[in-house]
Amino acid sequence: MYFMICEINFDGIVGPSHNYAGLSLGNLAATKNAGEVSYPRAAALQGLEKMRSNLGLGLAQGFLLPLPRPNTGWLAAMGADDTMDSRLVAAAWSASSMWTANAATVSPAADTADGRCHLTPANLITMPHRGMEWPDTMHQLGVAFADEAHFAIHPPVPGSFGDEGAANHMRFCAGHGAAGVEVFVYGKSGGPFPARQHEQASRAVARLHGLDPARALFVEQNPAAIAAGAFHNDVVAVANERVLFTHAEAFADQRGTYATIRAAFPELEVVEVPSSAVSLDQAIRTYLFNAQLLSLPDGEMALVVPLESWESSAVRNWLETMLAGNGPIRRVIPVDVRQSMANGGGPACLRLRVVADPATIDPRFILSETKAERMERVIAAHWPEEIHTRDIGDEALARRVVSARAALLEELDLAILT
Ligand code: SUG
Repeated sequence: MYFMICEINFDGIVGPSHNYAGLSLGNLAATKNAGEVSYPRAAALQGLEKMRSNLGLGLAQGFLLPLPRPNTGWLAAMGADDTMDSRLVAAAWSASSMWTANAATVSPAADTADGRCHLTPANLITMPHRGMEWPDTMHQLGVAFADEAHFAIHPPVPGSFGDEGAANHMRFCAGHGAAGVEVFVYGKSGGPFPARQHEQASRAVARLHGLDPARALFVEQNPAAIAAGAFHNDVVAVANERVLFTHAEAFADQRGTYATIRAAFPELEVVEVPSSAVSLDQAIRTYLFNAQLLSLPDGEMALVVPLESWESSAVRNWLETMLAGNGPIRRVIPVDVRQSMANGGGPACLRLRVVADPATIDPRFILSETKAERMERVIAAHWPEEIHTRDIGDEALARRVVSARAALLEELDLAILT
């Protein structure tokens, strides 16, 4: 058999109930935009365009489908229904599974004791609207990565410890197929906003995945970054192969973190953005670090950034200076994911990285240009154009949301996810 191990980004398709209910304390974009009108169709098309752009770069691209919403089972378990407390109803309607960086933590086969790729769905317990995602996520991962010779899927870690998945996980390696050093970033509670990733959850995932303890590192996120609105590490840092692209205030002990990683992975190359060039607040407002740092087929690295960062003069200046220099990141590709950004989700939040041979994955979850066109047609025909928060809970809208998702599942031959 011919194996071609590569990184595949699985983007979350933005679901038809996408709305701005302001459910995530500590996520400044989401709370600022609470009550705004959302545009689910435009949101899903923006996400699709981003995937197509990456596909056009010659990269493997996968996707995960929106979870069933409104989540009537969850409301029933709460003894509630669509007419009750609006926060509960809004939680059941959230399209938050689009941010697949929080779907699971993934350890590629090269890093694990049994030579399989391990996935642990995140329990996401800190936020009620997110804590309900994992059962359906786990089911979907089970379909996409059903081949047990190559994949192991664990249940989430116990709900005593919050886990937010790959958004707090970085991997360093010489090439995606080579053995890596995995870095888990956790937060400590005590600040004004919740620290969503618990150290014990990270340690459990590393053990369950069978990582070599010498190649699994645990570092603390800077409490000041969480307090400033970086509710996940991927809002202030991103890694790819030998490169760490990071804000200077991402970690509790910035120099110590570099030294710890370097001790396990001497090839580490740090691209640090100093606070004098881009302040922590600017980094969080523009989501410069919530970028996809990608290895292109020609070996160069590209940074897929949200338009918001390209439009900020401070960030753009820094990026242009970086490109003019001799650093490892050779291209910057701005993308429009504004609908997701307004809920605090940039290009990196929208994708889950899986290093594997695409031939071992259920082909229904792999994107091609013709499939993208088919998906575009379904989204354009069925996704609501706009949702006002006062309409959350509306019966007719609920039916529309359910049938829109069903139409996409049918188009993709994935009715099994119903
Ligand atoms: O969990 N927003 C998400 C954004 C997740 C971003 N993911 C990463 N950084 N990887 C969150 O805060 C807002 C939904 C609302 O308020 O309705 C929301 O859930």
